[in-house]
Amino acid sequence: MSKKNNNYFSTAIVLKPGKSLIKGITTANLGKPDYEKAVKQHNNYVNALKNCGLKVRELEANENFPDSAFVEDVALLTPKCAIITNPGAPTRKEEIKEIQNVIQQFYNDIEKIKSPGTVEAGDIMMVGSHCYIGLSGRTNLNGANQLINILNKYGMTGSLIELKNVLHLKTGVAYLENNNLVACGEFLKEPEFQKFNIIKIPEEENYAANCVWINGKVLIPEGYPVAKQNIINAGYEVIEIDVSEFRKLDGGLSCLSLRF
Ligand code: CIR
Repeated sequence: MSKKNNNYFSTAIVLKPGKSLIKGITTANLGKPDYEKAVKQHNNYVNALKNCGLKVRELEANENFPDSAFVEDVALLTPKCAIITNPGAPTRKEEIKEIQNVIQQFYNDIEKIKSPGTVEAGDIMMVGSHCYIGLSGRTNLNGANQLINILNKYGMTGSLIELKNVLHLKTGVAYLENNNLVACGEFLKEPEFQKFNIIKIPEEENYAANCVWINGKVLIPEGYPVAKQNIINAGYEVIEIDVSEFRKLDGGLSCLSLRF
């Protein structure tokens, strides 16, 4: 059981992309992902996680589920319990089975979101013991309320953020600890987020808002110079990773791992 007393992570779970990746869900108009390139990018991502001090549990590709490399969406791993989600995307619902088996090896306390509630954990941003929960096309009010009840049971809290334009909440925001929040687009003026130091990502670099804080370092996608400089200016060491093939499926850096 990995109970921790601070925000530092020790472990990550990833799931390798399969050849079926090309059938993943997408709204991006960027063409089909290249499998070989995706595998290389995923390897680099795993190495970056290791460079941040994480032990990485690498699950083999599952060809039945084209989007299963986006492992972040199927579970929320908190310091106190694990919550298996119920993805809103019909083709992703069954992804939870494998992940649940793996998570049982790390957590004793495992909760589940049940239909008609849906939650994808890309919609959940943890700030200490509080979770901001995006209401999106994938996470509905019933699912969000179930999640808040589970959080309360373990002494944590949750609140809702209605999404307008993005797939998941963390498509557009990332908490970098120390009260620093990376944000773009609709989240720049979000009243709930005004208490944070907002690190603004300009419109043309929106994709870089999906970055991830790991043990003091920040992983960002390669090729977003303004976002990179803004995060460096906020005092962070930045690690750039090319995830172009995952971007073609609306996925970003945070989606590719579960960190706890
Ligand atoms: C999907 O549409 O479900 C995948 N193609 C992308 C999921 C990205 N996950 C995330 O933003 N947390």
